[in-house]
Amino acid sequence: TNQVAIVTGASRGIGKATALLLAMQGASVVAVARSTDELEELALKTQGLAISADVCDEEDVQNVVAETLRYYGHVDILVCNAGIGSFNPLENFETAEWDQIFDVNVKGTFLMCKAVVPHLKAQRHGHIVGIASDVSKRTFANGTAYGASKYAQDALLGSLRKEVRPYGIKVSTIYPGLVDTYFNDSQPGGPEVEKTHLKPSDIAQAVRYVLEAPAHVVVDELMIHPLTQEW
Ligand code: NJP
Repeated sequence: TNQVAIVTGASRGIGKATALLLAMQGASVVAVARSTDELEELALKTQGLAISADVCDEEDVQNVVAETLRYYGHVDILVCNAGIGSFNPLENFETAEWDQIFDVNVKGTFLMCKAVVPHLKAQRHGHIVGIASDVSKRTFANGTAYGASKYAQDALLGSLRKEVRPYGIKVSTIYPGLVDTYFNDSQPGGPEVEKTHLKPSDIAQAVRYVLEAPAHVVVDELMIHPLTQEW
């Protein structure tokens, strides 16, 4: 069947790998992020749609779903992956930076789900995959903003799972450990990184796995670490 998948944060990192893999598996992929050039390039490879949007902006988000429906007529899958993080002792955090982390990680997930869920409910099927973090379930120094935002995102997805289950809609949350991406201004591909970090494609494969579960099966939660990571 022709599955339509919206993937946020698709301009690089985990989201890009996920968009490419889902397209390879035959899905029609709607790639969402703010970086227009990267999205256009990706859409050439996926043969899908590229829609620039800020997931914190409700109008942008509504437009993503409207365009998706106009182009494909329906939506089956939402991958809430867009996310940011920075790490500082609490008292050094600029309040604006705190707000930005919560805006993208929590409000962005909220707005995307709010826009998509009514359509999934109406068709009585659908699958939301959230990319949370292993720090959705453990605290660490310098992670007040990021950790709190990822706990909040996890709680949002957990509540939503219970709301939409009666409509036949699945919510799967994936909790990655360290992944070699551009996260927090990293440059991927450093020396030895294959030993210390997962690859974006490892998480893309996890997304594929939860999406491929038989109709009667839902993978609620999936935590994945590099074998070397102490956590
Ligand atoms: O990071 P990166 P990841 N509106 O920086 C987009 C979680 N995670 O792939 O808008 C729309 O390479 C941004 O696009 P752009 C993490 O919390 C990671 O690692 O063009 N999109 C880009 O495509 C996050 O939820 C690790 O700048 C926005 C993407 O997000 C997810 O993995 C560990 C946006 C970020 O790509 C993907 O992050 C972990 C906005 N306002 C969890 N703001 C890890 N890497 O180690 C950003 O536990 N984006």
